[in-house]
Parts: sequence; C-alpha cells; structure tokens
Amino acid sequence: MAREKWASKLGFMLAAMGSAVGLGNIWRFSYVAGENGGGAFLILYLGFVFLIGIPVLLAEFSIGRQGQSDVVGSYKELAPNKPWYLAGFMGIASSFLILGFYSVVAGWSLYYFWNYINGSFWTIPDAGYGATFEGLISNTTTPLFWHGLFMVLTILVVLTGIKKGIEKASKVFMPTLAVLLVLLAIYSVTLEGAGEGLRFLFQPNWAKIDSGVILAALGQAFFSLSLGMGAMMTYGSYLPKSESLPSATVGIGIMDTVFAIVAGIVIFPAVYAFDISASSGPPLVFITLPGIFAQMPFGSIVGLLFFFLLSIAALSSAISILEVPVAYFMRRFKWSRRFSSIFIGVIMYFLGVVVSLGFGVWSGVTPIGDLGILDSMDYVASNILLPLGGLAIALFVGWQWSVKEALSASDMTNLGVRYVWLGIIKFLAPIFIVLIFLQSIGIIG
Ligand code: VAL
Repeated sequence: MAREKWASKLGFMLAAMGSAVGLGNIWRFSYVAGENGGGAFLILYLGFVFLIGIPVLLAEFSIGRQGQSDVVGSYKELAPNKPWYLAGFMGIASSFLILGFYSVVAGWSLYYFWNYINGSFWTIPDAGYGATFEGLISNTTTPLFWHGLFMVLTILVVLTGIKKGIEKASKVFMPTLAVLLVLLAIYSVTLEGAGEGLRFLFQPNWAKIDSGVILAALGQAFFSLSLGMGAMMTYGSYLPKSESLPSATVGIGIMDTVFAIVAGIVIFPAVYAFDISASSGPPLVFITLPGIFAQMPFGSIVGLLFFFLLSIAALSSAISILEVPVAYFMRRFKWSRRFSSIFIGVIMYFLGVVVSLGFGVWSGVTPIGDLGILDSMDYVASNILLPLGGLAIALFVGWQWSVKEALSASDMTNLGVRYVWLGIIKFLAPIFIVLIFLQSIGIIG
C-alpha cells in the first residue's frame, strides 16, 4: 500500500502547528514557568526555542521527509546498518510516557468543558475552584472516565487516517483559540494586581537560575515544539519531497512560542489577582482560569468556549503523539491503521490510569525524588528523552549526512543562513544539550 500523504502543504502546516500548540503552551508552560521563577525562565526558554528548537525542528522534518518512514524506519532507511534507529525507539518510548499523562490532563479539560455546559462552574463552587479541582483529580473514577473519553477521541482521529482526520481537525479551531487567548489576555491585564503578575513573567530575576531551571527551560522548549520524539519526523514523512521546509518550520516555531507567551499573560496576572501560588504545579491553570471566567462579563460562555478549544488543541497534539508508535507498528508488523491505533491507544489509556491514580490513592508514590507519578514521567520524557532525541537528530543531520545532503534535504541550499543553521546543528545544539545534561547531573558547576 502506498504511504499516505498530506493533501496540501497547508494541511501539513496546520497539522504540525496543531501538534505544537496544545496543553504544553497553556497548561505546562504556565506551571513550569511558575515553578521556575518566571522571567528568567522565560528568557532561557525563548533562547532555547530560537537557538536550538527551531533549527533542530527543521532537521527533524528533513529526516522524516527524506526517509519517508516512521521514526525508526526513517533512520534505518537513511543509514542502514547503523545504530541511529535506536534514537527512534527512544522517541517511541517518549510518546508512551507523554501521551500517558497528556491524556489525563486533557481529560480534566474535557471535564471542565462539561461543567461549563451543565452550569456547575458558572458560579464559584462553595468549596472554591481550588478545592473542587483537588476533589476531582483525587477521585478514583471520574477522571478515568474523562481520560478514557479523550483517548477514544484521539484513537478515532488517528484511525481515520492521516488526511481526513488530522488535517480537518487542525484547520478549524486553532485561529479561534488564538483570538480567544488574546481577548483573555487583554481582560487579564486589567485585573487588580495584574502588574505584579506581568513583572513575574517578564522581569528576569537571575538569582533564580540554577541547573534545574535551565534543564526545565530546555525541556519546555522541546515539549512545546513536539520536538525530539519523532512526531514531527512522522508528519514530515507524509510530505512529498517537493515541498519547501524552512519557512514552514520558522512559522510553526514562532506561532507556538507566541501562544505560550499570550497564555502567560492570561495566567500570571490572575495568579496574583486571586492570590494563588505561582508554584502550584500542574493544577495552576485549572484553578486560575475559572476565577477569571467567574468575574468577567459572559464568563460562562467564555469558559465553555475556552475549555472546548483547549480540549481540541490537546486533541490535535495527542493525535501527533499517538501517530508516532502507530506509524511504526503499522510498518514493522504490517498491522492495519485501525488495529494499531486501538491497540496502542488502549495501552496508553492504562498508563494514564496509573497517572490519574497518582493524584488520589497513589498520591504517596514518588518514583523520582519527591516527584509524583505524572511529574516523574514528564521529567524522564521531557527533560531527558526529548533533548536526547534532539541530540540524535542534530548529530545525524550534522555528521551522518554530508553538508550537501543536509542542505538539500532541508531545502537550505540557496538560503543565506544555511551555514548558520548548519553550525547550530553540527556544533551549538549538541554542545548545549550535552553541557546542560552534564550540569544537571552535577558533573560541571
Ligand atoms: N507540543 C504539544 C504541546 O505542547 C504536545 C505534542 C506535547 O502540547
């Protein structure tokens, strides 16, 4: 059977943007920025996006488009009998870890959407939004239902195939989410105490920077760009060789970053206005946003729309994560798309069950240090596996390929910045990633 292809370059762009923009920009960006001191984290994150993220993203797309296969197959195709494909298995492992918790958080978002439909969240619940949220996530069954529903939706989109499902889902809702976020940001900065929130987000306090903050900023850049796990490689592989990559890559990177910053402008003023701790961790947006909606005009409708769009954004990201192992298993074991999506989706659902129980009956379980189950899986995937995946991508394009091959595979041959890009891919990105790792395990100071 011929491999599937995007219907158009626009379809590819929208799907790749749909992959990048998701819970990472709103939910994860805010709480990771909040936990890591705000302004200084933001600057590091921006630095990593532009210096490492976008250049490596171009490299990842190039490998996929050139290899015309999944994350393992593309490496094997391009460098047979070399161990590069092992990086592909790392990508598959990251996809399991990430979707395992991503779908749980997306389930929370669906639950909020439902509560704005049925009216329960229109007014502040007696216990307050904070305690209500804690009540939800520590419950054994409710979150599992919503997490399951989200996984079913994800599987359905993935099993309808690349063009029909993914392209259509990506096309409609992203611009609406962008407009809504900008409106919310405008409202949020008028809240009393907003100034302090904006200072937290934009005024760097360099004293806050340590190796943990640097690693967190790197991990956030990779997570948010869907980089290093093979999602973008797989999407790139559905692109015909005739389409040009650099402008699409830069567009996707900038757009993803703008979404995160605008989300920060929505969240942090409200964090200070409502006296919520910026370092509340994963619950942060779920306790902050309903507070904004409760006091703004037409807040119930805005809340309903917001959680609908957030769930859709999460869905268009989740399908790109599920696509990584699905594409691999389809090729490797000749499974149908239908069987592959369902089988892998179900395994991921059960991983998510563990994550969800980690907020309730298993809340005492801390696999890594004092990190709970979600945070531990996220740490391994985002701060370790994704940057390692990125390292492999950079080394592959920079050193396995000749200069000529690398430039032609990435459509950079005629661009003035080609040697800057190549310099980043060959030297700067690998060196940075290695140094950050060495620093975070305490080998260098
Ligand atoms: N990049 C997405 C996000 O930021 C996913 C695929 C991790 O939510």
